[in-house]
Amino acid sequence: MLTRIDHIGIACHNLDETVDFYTTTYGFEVFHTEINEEQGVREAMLKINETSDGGASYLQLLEPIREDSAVGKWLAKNGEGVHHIAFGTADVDGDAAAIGAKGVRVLYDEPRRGSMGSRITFLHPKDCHGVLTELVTSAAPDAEH
Ligand code: CMX
Ligand code: CO
Repeated sequence: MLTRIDHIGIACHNLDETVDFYTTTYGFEVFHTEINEEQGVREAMLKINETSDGGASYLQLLEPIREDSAVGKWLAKNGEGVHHIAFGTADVDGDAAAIGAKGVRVLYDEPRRGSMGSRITFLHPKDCHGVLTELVTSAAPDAEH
């Protein structure tokens, strides 16, 4: 069951400048940063609020580390802006299978590694009314990441 907005993914050219905008303008704080080689991004997670399912909602600011990455290609075509939304679930495997059975293309056979040790998969934007949609199961709170 999808129980929260886990994050909104925002593509930017310069992560440091974009972080500076979000911290200075709104007062949000950087909760976590990492490089995800597989996804081809350098990213910052800004925690906005905790949620009633024990999770949280974040902004995920994304700078491509390769031009041929998903975010790099998207930025070249569209410029900066909202790249995807992510719904949180306790069971990404089960929800991806159930959504796939409804005819929506799930991009990965098995969930891959996302921010902070989470497990993620994506739904094709062409099957979701133009919205690239991610499903996320967070790592256990005490897990190494
Ligand atoms: N939102 C909405 N539509 C999108 C999109 C996006 N983010 N990215 C691509 N599209 C659309 C394109 O506009 C294009 O539409 P048209 O054919 O009408 O022009 C179509 O999808 C195909 O796009 P493309 O530029 O040819 O790109 P690809 O098919 O090579 O890749 C996708 C698209 C969704 C398969 C790829 O971006 C992907 O695998 N995404 C999942 C991984 C990802 O986004 N990782 C970065 C974030 C990591 C994280 O959140 O942790
Ligand atoms: Co994301």
